[in-house]
Amino acid sequence: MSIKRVVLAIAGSDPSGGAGVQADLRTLTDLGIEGISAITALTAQDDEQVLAIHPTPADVLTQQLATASRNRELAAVKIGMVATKANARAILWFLKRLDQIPIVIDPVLNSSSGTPLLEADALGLYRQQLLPMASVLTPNLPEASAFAGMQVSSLETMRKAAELIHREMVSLRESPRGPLYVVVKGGHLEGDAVDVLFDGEKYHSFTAPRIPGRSPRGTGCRFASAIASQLARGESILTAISRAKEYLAWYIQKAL
Ligand code: PXL
Repeated sequence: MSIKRVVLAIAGSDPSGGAGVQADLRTLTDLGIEGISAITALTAQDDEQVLAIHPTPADVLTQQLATASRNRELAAVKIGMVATKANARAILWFLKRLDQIPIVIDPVLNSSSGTPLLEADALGLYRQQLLPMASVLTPNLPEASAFAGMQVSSLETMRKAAELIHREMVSLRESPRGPLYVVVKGGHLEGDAVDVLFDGEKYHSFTAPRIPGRSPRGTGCRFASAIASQLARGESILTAISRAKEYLAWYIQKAL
């Protein structure tokens, strides 16, 4: 019997199951990975709105993180909603103690319905210290616009933003880390679903046909978790992204 690879998902709970840690764990299971989790916040929400957010106290998150990695070798980490500055600090403490394994960060700022999932006073530490720890960053168009400080709404501007974010994050790294890959997700554009990867030198595009009439919640969570699953298996970044897109297409079809 082969031993399952373990991926840790650090994210908020969406008990409706659409997004958050529930979506992460399902994705990891779908892809044959053992998923464990550390929960940054409790939320109550449905497709229309976020009704409540109750951030996890940072000392409790720290204990979740400490126990998550005890007696287990992690093959990758995926980070979604962080909620607070204290939580960002707790996650940073944890990441600095990890061996060099892939860290996939979905830089979640708002819910699909527009509610902030990161408190405003957390943004500085989050951007300057947490995001530079990533091996893969997966902003959507609004997040890419916020981090690159420009309107991102076309293939051209996705490329530009991926490069700007890449340069900023690499310049903020305090110690040498592995390569950084920035994937700007074009799911919010019209037409085919095109994502743009910048690897520090080159751009790569990944195209999938749009599945009409469907935009289930939590696709960002699932995409980042699927990339983490593939990297945990030792796949290359290009293979990881291609397979993550195939997984998402399967998931969106199934959700019809
Ligand atoms: O898709 C972003 C996201 C991440 N994490 C949690 C969420 C959402 C969107 O609603 O609820 C917990």
